[in-house]
Amino acid sequence: MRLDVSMALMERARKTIPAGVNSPVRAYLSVGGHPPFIREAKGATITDVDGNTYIDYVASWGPMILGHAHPKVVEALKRAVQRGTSYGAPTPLEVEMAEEITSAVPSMDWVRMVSSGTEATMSAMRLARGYTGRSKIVKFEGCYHGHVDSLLVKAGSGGITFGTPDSAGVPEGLARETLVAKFNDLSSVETLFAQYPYEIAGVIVEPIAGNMGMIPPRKGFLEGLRKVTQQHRALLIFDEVITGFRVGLSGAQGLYGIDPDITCLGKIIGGGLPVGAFGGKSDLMNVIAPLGPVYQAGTLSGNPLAVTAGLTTLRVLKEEGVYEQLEEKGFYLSEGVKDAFRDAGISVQSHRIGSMFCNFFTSITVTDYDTAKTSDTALFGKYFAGLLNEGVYIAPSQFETGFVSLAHTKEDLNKTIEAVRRVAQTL
Ligand code: HOZ
Repeated sequence: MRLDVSMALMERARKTIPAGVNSPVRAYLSVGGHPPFIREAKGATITDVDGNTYIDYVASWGPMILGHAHPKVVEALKRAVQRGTSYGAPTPLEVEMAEEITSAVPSMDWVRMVSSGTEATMSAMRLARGYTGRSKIVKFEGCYHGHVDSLLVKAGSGGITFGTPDSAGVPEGLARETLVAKFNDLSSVETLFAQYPYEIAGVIVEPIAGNMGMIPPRKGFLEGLRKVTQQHRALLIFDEVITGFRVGLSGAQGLYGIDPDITCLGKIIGGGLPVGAFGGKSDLMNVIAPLGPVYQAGTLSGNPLAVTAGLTTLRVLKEEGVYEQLEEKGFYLSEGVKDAFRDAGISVQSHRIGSMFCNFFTSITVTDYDTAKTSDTALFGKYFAGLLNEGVYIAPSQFETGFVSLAHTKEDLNKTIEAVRRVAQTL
C-alpha cells in the first residue's frame, strides 16, 4: 500500500500543527507507521488521499453509527445549511432534540446542549459541585472524560497510550480535588467515601469503559455505585459520550437498569458534527444559569447543523430492528475474529457489547486499568499495521474501542475476518 501523498501531507502538517495532528492518538506514535490522511468516507469505508480504501471500525471514534455520509443525514444537512449555519439564538430544532433525548433516556428530564463531550463532562462536574456544595470528584483509573483539567488524572485514551495519564498543566490544587478509584472495584470507592465522607460531590464513570480498550462493568458494580453515592448524598455521573445511543436507545443506563443523576452525551447525538449534552432531573438542572447559580454557556451550543445531523441520526436509530442488526453484526464479527486468533494460537481477550468491541493481547482477564495494561502493545502494533495494510482501519491504539456500524455488510465483515486470519498467522 502506498501512502506517498499522506506522508507528504504529514511533513507539511508538522510545520504548523503539533505532531501534524489535531488529536494525539491520530499521530500513530504508539503503533508506528504513517497515518493515512482521509479524503472521503461513504458507508462502512473511508478512502485516503492516496486512493486506498479501508473498511472502517473507528467510525470517527463512535459517532458514525449509521455509517459515513448516510443519505438521510446528507439530505437533511444540505437543506439545513441553506438556512444558515449558526444563529446563537433558540431554534425549533434544539427543542426537538431535547425531546428526543429526554424521551429515550428517562433519567434526563432536562438537557443542555454543548459542543463536545469534554464540555459535557466539564459542565456536569460543575453542576455536581454547585448542587452539592462539595468539591471532590471520584473518577476511575483508565476512564477518560475528555481533556477537562480535573479529569486528566489517571486518564485513558491518549493518556494511557502515551504514558501520560496525569497531564502536565493541571494545577496541583485542582488535581487534589480528583480522587481516583479502580474500575470494577466497588470497595475502592467505598474507601474514598469513608476517607472523605462529606467532601465528594460526585462519582463520574464510563458505565462501559471505552478508553482503556473496552471493558464491561462487572455485575453489581454500577448498582453498587448507585447505592454508595445515594448513601453519601453524592451525585452519580454517567459519561455516556460513547455508549449513549450506541448500546441501545437509552444507552448503558438502559442496558443495566441504573438511573444516574447526571448523564453526559456526545458523538452519536451529533451525527458526526461537533456536539455534546448533559442533563438530569429537573430539580438538579434547575441550578443551571440563568435559573440558578451554576454558570454554563456556549455560542455554538445547539448549533442548527449539528442538531440536524444528530436528530436525523436518532430518528434512523429509532426504526425497528436497528439495534438487533447492530448486535448481529457485532456478534458475527467478534466470533469470526475470535476463531481467527484461536486458530493462529494467539491468546487474546475479546470483549464485545453490541456494536462495541476490543481485543486485548493478553492471557489475563481484563477488568480494569492494571489488567488492560498487561496487553502486549508491541503485538497490537503489529496487528494494527497488518490490518491497515489489508485495508482494515481500526483505532491506532490498544486502549480504544472498535465500532461496527449499520453500514457494514456481511461482505465487509467476512473480508475483515479473513484479513484478521491472515494477519494473525504472521504475529
Ligand atoms: N481520544 C479520542 C478517542 N477516545 C480520540 C479522538 C480523536 O483523535 O479524534
